[in-house]
Amino acid sequence: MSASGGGPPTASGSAGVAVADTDRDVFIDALPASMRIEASARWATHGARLASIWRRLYAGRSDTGQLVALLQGVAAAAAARPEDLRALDRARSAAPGWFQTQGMIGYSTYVDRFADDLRGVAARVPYLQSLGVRYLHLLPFQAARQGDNDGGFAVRDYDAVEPTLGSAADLDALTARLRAADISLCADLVLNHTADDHAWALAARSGDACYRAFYHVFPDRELPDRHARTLREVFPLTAPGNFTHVDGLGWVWTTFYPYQWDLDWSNPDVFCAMALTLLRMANRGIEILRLDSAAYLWKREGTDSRNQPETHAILQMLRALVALAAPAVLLKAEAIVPSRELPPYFGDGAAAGRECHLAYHSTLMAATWAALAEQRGDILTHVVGQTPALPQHCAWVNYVRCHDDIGWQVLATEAAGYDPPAPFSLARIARFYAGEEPGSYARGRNFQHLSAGVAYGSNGMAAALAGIDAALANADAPALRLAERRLLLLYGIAMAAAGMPLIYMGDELALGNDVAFADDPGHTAEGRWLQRPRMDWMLAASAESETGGAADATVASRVLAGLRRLITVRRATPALAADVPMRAIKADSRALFSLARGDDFVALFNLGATPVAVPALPGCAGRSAHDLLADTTATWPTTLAPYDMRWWSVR
Ligand code: OTU
Repeated sequence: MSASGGGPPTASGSAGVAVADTDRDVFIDALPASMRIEASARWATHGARLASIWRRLYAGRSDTGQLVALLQGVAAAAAARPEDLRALDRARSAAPGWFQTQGMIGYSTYVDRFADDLRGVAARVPYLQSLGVRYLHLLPFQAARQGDNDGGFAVRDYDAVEPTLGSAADLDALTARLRAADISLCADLVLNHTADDHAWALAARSGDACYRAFYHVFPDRELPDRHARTLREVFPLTAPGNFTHVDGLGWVWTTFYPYQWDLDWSNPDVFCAMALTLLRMANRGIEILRLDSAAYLWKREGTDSRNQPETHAILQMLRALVALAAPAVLLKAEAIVPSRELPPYFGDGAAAGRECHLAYHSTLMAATWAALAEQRGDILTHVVGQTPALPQHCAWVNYVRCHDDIGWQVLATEAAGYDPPAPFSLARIARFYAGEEPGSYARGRNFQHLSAGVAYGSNGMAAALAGIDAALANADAPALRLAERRLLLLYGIAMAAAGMPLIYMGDELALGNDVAFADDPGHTAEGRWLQRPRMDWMLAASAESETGGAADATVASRVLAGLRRLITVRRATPALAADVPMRAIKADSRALFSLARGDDFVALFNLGATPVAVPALPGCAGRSAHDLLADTTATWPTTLAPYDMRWWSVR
């Protein structure tokens, strides 16, 4: 049952509970002798922490035996880790900033939409290499629920590959292939919920009390109604409410779809089961775990049950056990929450740098789209100004689009206005991207509802939102050139900002909306399939064979060439490594956004539809610079065409 009442314990600090030496002994004794020296060193930093957080979080709910079983399980996972991955552990422990280089470019895609199955993905590794990709996020490929499964986010078996996508052997072959190509595989670990046909859920249904306690199950509506007063809805239209009645069981907490049952992380058995699941995935060669819906793990009455301190405690324990048993592995928080709630996912206070290595900068992403619609670079100046420097060996994930909607609510605070007060209307921005505002070039659609002036989210591929689909439909060449520039501008921002940039499949070819998605009976009701098209390999081949600048070049080849240019320049620019701090430079024109990295990189982006004259190098008057994208010497005054950008190396 969910925790409620009482003050939240803090996730950090070492208050109170003494950690017995026996915790260490339990862990070390369970390891083969050859591993003990290395493990002792890791224990000193991470093991004691894990045990002390555990004791604080699960005080009163667990006995010593459970912690012993967990530590033995972690030791068994460490011992079972294949030798090649252990070598990776050693290499990365010696260079913990390995993922922060400016050469880390990510790519995110569904397996089936990209290449039918895991073998197909392996065959496309050369394509990924040609883009400079160094980490590949494959959306859920674990055995999914039969029937509707939220694009795989309703997992039936964490340890099995979805049969339609391949076998365990295919996954092993893929991870080996990717590692040989210096590409890290990132996979989802859906932490918040399982499918309702997961073995645990089936056991709960059939009356097993132990597994019923894996979920939040209520006999009647009393507690659900109390929680509901302060909960929000993630899918208000397609999955209203947060609880689902299950015959013979009662009311089950279902934050997302009714068939996605929220796990009860206040039950230490759930922690143990999921923690060991994580380590098994790590031992399969998955190098980055995308912790899906990380914000929702702990429920507290009177709150929206997001971002609770206990959620951070749980993530810190997961981090500690990764550090003990699979230190090469990175944890990436998927928390689509307001900007002030994001930095804690890296750990704060005494726990700084001890939670996730990575987190999506969902606010910067949404702000980029807002800035484009409003033609206001100052929105980005503000968001970057509010983005704190991160603890060592932590990085943002910067992106333009993903498989989900662009959720506008993460910008609610920013939209309400700041200093100087200049609010913006999220509802208007949503209408803009749905093509419902005068002068809109966008061909997106609203996600869920847009009622009483409240914006929810926007669907659509980046190319469609940036105007490419409309320009192609109207055979309007000048509009097409502007739209291409917008798409590259968005990627120019994501690639210049501090963090690891992620390309969403198809954006490199300006792939448009999948307007036929509703013809698939399984997808009709889910608008997010608009941005989940199939990869167009014919287009990829033709874009490759054309030269970007040629008169007969297509939009795909021009966008591909433009994106490659950004990647190539980024790779050659040390100031763009993830750990070089970023700062925004206040620009004279409201349409401009100026971003500096370190002391020798400045970028300028024109979010507006009119040219802007720039009298001098922003923030560095008197210094000279090289125009990195054009590879020319920069001169001033200069004019930024509509939606144009510059990346300068300052001397
Ligand atoms: C995540 O999403 C996934 O990215 C979605 O594809 C899944 O449907 C969902 O979890 C459930 O597994 O808020 O932090 O469009 O941004 O559902 C978790 C809304 C999430 C998504 C939201 C999201």
